[in-house]
Amino acid sequence: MFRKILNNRYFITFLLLSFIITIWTLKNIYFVYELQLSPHKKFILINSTLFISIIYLSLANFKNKTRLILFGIIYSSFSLLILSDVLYERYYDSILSVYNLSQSNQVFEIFDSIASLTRTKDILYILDIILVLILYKYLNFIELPRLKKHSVVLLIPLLAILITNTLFILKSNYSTQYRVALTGVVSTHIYDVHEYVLKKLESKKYANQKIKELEIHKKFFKEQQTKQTQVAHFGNFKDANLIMIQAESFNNFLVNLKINNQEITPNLNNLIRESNYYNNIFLQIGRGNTSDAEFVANNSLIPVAPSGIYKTYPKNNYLSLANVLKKNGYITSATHGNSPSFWNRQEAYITQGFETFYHIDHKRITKDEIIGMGISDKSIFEQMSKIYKGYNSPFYSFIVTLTHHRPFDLPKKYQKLKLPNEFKGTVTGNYLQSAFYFDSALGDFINILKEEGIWDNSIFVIYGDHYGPVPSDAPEIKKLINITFDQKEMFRVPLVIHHPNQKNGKVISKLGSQLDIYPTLTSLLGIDSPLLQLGESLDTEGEGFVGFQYETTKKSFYTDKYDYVASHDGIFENGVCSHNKTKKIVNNSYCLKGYKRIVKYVEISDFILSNNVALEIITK
Ligand code: GP9
Ligand code: MN
Repeated sequence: MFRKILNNRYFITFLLLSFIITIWTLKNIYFVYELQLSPHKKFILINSTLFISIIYLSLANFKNKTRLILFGIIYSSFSLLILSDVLYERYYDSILSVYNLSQSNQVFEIFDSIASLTRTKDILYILDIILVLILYKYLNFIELPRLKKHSVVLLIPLLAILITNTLFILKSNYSTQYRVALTGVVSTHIYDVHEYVLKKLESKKYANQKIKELEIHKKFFKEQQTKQTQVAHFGNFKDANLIMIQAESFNNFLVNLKINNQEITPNLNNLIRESNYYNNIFLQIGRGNTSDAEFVANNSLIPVAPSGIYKTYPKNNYLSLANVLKKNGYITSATHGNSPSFWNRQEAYITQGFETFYHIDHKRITKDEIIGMGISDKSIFEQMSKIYKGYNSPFYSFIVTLTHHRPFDLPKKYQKLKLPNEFKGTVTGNYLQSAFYFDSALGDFINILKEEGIWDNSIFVIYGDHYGPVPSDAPEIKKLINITFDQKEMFRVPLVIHHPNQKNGKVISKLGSQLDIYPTLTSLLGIDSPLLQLGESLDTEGEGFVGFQYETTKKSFYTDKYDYVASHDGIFENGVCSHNKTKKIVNNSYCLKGYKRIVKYVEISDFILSNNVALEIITK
């Protein structure tokens, strides 16, 4: 009897398929645990069963050898997809999306960054491929004639069940991590494709309906702008040059940090002593990381875009800082020492009003020193200072630095910081070493600007684009430099603004974000033409605020008094509201105002960006 069962081809097929399904299910569950969520095991098992059965049935009519090869390709591809999701999530706090397909050509450029996020245990995501292939090889020899005949008939309902099941369980306001925890990776991607198609179909209808909203938004932006005229020095620096540096991977904890009595950023610290230093500013990036930080600082809108603003809306009309200053007679330029096509900067800089883009292939830029992703910071600063000499009217120069980029590998000759032995070969050690390099490049740049007489006629701004270390570096950071690298420390970036002829420093602890950079500057420059700014001048009173659509659960926020951590299911009541000084959890009603504020900011940004109406709001 037992032997009979064992000889039954259907039973053996069932057994082997069950093994493969179990392995796939476990792999998905392992990922969920890595995300620190609890897996919905039943749903994941059902969807894994459907997924593996669908692959099995769709190959039923191929010859043995082809079938094995095809199965190998499909299973390995999906395993690599999980691994890519794991790595992407570690850096971008989200699962990959179809929108990322347009960025796949840039994988090689950021390969070093990705490689630095891999861990040895990640082998578990691909190790099973061998075992599964061995199991499948046995399965492959078993011919099930009836199944061959009916495979298509079975395939269609299974596919339909998988899709319906996915769409039934998942909701658009769930975080992508939560979607994986509920249904596994495959369904999460099915849902993503479904959202993509829906958005494409709806976008036209949406535009007509929402045009009515213009009037409401117009009023809001007018009120926002009125606030910035209340700054004591509104318009005091009319027609001053503006030099703005976006510093790569620059966390605020680097400021005034000392190791063995050596300052990590001595030049920035000096600058702070005679500038306005905003020490409570947070990132506001989306899927485009560096490029989104650029966008936010120059446009004061939330970067609501599935693949970052530069990839999703490079051709939109923007009422950006450069466009506004250009109208006021400024020469405008953006500088980024990589190739012009990298992250679509070529296109996005034109629409944002930068008349010239100085990049690695620009005829006035010499490739005299390449470090990591492009021209070294020292070289690019020096080359820009020479270009300024030719200007005879006020200018706005926006420079995005590159050398201090993950994985923070600096050539030996530039490793000038003397670090204790225990820092050797650590992420923290490399991070500090490369920050020190950036700081010395900055110091040289400031000296040149002073020598050339540009300094006193310029507003000089520097801010960090986003974090350098990632959460898994937190224990090492604690051990080596005794800094608690929690979410706030991770998201906090420095912002320093030096006014022309400013001699006295001022530390301003108002809570703000990269959204507030543009309004703070237009206030100093006394721009009174209508503007579109969600942020507020950081030199005004008022409740500090930063809300998030990316990087953490959507609609989480910090205010001066309360922090709100939104839940993965997107339901307001399920989030956690706490008093940020006492850390005591309070009733969610205290966080309702902030919640409404971030919901509104995201809605307005999405409306303006997806309908491309930045100019209409102002003119109509
Ligand atoms: C945008 C792209 C992404 O410039 O470089 O930013 P990163 O995460 O590499 O800093
Ligand atoms: Mn960056």
